[in-house]
Amino acid sequence: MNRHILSSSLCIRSFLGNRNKIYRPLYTLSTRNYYNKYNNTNGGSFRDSSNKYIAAIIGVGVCYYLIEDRLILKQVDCAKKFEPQHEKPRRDLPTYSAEEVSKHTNRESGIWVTYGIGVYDITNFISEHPGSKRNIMIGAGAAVDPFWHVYQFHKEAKILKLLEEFRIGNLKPEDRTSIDNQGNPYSNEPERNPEFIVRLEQPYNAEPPLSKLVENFITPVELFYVRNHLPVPNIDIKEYELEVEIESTGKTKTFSLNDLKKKFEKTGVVAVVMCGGNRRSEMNGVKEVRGLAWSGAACGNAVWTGIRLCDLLSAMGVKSDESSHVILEGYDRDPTYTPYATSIPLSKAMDPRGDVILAYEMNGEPLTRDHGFPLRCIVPGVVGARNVKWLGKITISKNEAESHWQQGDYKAFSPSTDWDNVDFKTAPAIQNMPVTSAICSPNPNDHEIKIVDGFMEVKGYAYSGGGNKIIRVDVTYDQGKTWHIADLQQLSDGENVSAGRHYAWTLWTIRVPIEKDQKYVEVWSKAVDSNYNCQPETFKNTWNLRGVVANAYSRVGVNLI
Ligand SMILES: Nc1nc2c(c(=O)[nH]1)N[C@H]1C(S)=C(S)[C@@H](COP(=O)(O)O)O[C@H]1N2
Ligand SMILES: [Mo]
Repeated sequence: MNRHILSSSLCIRSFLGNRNKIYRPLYTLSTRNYYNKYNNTNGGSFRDSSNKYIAAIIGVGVCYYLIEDRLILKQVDCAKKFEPQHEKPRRDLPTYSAEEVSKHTNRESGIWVTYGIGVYDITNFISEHPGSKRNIMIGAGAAVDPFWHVYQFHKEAKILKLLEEFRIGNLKPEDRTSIDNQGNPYSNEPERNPEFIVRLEQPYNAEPPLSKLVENFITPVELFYVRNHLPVPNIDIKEYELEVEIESTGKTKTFSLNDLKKKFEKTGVVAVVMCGGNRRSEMNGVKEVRGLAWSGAACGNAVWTGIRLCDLLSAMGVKSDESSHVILEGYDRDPTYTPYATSIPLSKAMDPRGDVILAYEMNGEPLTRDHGFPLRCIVPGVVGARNVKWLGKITISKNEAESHWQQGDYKAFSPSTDWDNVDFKTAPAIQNMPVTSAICSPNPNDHEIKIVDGFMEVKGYAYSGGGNKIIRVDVTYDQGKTWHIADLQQLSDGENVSAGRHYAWTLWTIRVPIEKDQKYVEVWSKAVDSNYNCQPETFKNTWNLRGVVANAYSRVGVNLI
């Protein structure tokens, strides 16, 4: 048996690469043996006679293993047993000063970071960092504590375990970076709905229970999901300013909220904001994806009121052209003072039928802090990430935003692209969202399934980006042998809603017959939009490493006992 100590998940990569082939394992170890033997070790891998990996275990946290003789990926989370090690000295390793660590900032010298009192050589991990190379390099030669204080998802057991594999030493205790005196960036967050299902506490990310989402055509503010990348800025309206810059002419102008309200006509749009990672957890069922485990409620449909972005830009002399972009920056900033920023094509912003607005009201009330008070951009039909909140600056540029969120995220790749071979430059940033639908009620978390007169009512939403209308929602409860057409609730065509301008969602309902002694029913839904595009059947062939644009059939199985 060939056992290796692995420094990263590299062997898993090879393992995944071979997953279509069926190997007969040379060693018949039961899964329990794999688990016990390699739990709490530094990881191991197994190869077959042709030197291909047949199973691998990485870190002390995650193992992938064989079941019988088929290659099945299984993740075993032994997180419960793990205790963070970064505050504990490792007696077997040398001690370094902060100054020595600071000399290790490139590939030649090795890239070192510290966390707590641990010193880590992360040179081989850089290319695999999901949050872009640039972000991880900010910490090179120094402490990551201040960054992880903001990006708290790093403090998850799985990540701490992975980090511990790169441990090379201990930091002199007197040199450790203290975050105590830096203040807690999350000490001034708004109050939130206790009903929310929290996907991450800091920064705050949460969605409402699915069945609640479809109780209203217009999503109430308190049930509208919140997706924050950073702490919520606390903006004093008296000091609030929006800066607009036109790069080509160097012209800049700043506006208070009152200036904008006075100078430009008030207008509104009913539009969905949907996170690019909505329904990600369903895609995760195929193979692990990295990102927050959203179910289908990372979206909502609201009335947004404000001013047209095209009115503001026209007043500043901007003319639409196909090669420019509108960079939108928020007032929320990371520890290097870099703001959240993304961009949209200028042609979308200037299109009067694009309905891009700078909104100061949501459902008739001033925006709440979580949703971007006092001003946010609403880009109907376009992925949530471009609907920038706490809008601080607009730049008309020949280039897209340079930010991580535009360049290194919110892009989708082929199912065969993984973290070891992904090049974010090769894919365009997601703009218009694809067609999707989701069954929201009943859902597996519901405590009670109501059957009335032999029918179970099934409800959901459907939506397509780019202003495409939902023309039909098909539902099956016999695995596709027969399809039934759901009743739709949607805005009808009128003054502001017409072909190519369907930015609201469609709610749908269908009654599913249930036999007296039936114990289980499985319902699937698929929506069709006005381009006759419909949802892919499964997530298998649209899997992508970040789990974005997850729009396969929605499938819900319900136990009826
Ligand atoms: N300034 C700023 N704008 C932002 C974000 C952010 O973190 N900062 N998150 C974006 C993402 S990824 C999404 S999905 C939507 C979520 O909007 P909501 O929180 O109002 O639902 O806001 C977008 N706008
Ligand atoms: Mo998002």
